[in-house]
Amino acid sequence: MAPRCDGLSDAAMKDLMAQAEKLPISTVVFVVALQAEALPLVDKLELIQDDKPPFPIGMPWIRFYGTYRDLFINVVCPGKDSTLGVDNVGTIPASLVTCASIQGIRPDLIINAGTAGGFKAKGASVGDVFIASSVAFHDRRIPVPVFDLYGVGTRKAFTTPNLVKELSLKVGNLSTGDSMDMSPQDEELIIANDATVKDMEGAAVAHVADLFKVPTIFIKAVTDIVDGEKPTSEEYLQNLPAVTAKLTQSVSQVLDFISGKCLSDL
Ligand code: FMC
Repeated sequence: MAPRCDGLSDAAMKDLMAQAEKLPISTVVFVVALQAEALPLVDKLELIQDDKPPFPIGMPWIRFYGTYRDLFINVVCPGKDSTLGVDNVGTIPASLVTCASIQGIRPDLIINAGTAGGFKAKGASVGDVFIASSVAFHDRRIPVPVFDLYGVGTRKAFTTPNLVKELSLKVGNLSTGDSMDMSPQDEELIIANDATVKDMEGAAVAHVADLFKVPTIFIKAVTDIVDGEKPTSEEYLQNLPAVTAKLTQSVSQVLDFISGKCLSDL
């Protein structure tokens, strides 16, 4: 579990974080938007659902937990919309559940795992699993000096050169927006973000994790090709089950690699 940092000076906080980087990783929180993405992982790791999750009463957020090797694993999902019954996808639910999970679980590491659209022009194919090197938004356009940069909100992911090498994962930038389709304005910013994959949560999770200084990695499996011929939603729904299985397989390989290691070994 990560140390408490409340009330520390910047220098003391840096010192504490440097020390934490040299301790074996113990508590991992997976932020997963869809239950269809989370459940295969929950089954594989034999996690159980927390009937008293560390969240405010009445929230739809769900937590599964258990141990895998020497790791304390938590899978948190933003749950379902109370009126429509669909998963709470997108940046607002992802931010809220990330914030509550950091406060309630105090992870050493956050992993935002999920599906994404990929750009074939940047080398993505359906079923590829990417580790994001950086994340940014593509639908927060604020044409005022400095606010423009704030809107894009580019953040580096925690760097994992050894993990990427060992598992031969693809690496690319991730661009996040609250729409699954892509308007011409979104496209312009996605290109400016030099993104290979596009999702609806990553940069929001990064924003919150950065506030609390929790290292975060992003594992995204490609369900649809954004610059391809097939309509996005059709391709997404068709590929979701098989791609989710690939995501689960990669995530468990990632956990095998992480087990027994410190953050600085990744
Ligand atoms: N564009 C944006 N998001 C997604 C995508 C695409 N082409 N394919 N898959 C996704 C992810 C989002 O992050 C959501 O969690 C979910 O799948 C779609 O609602």
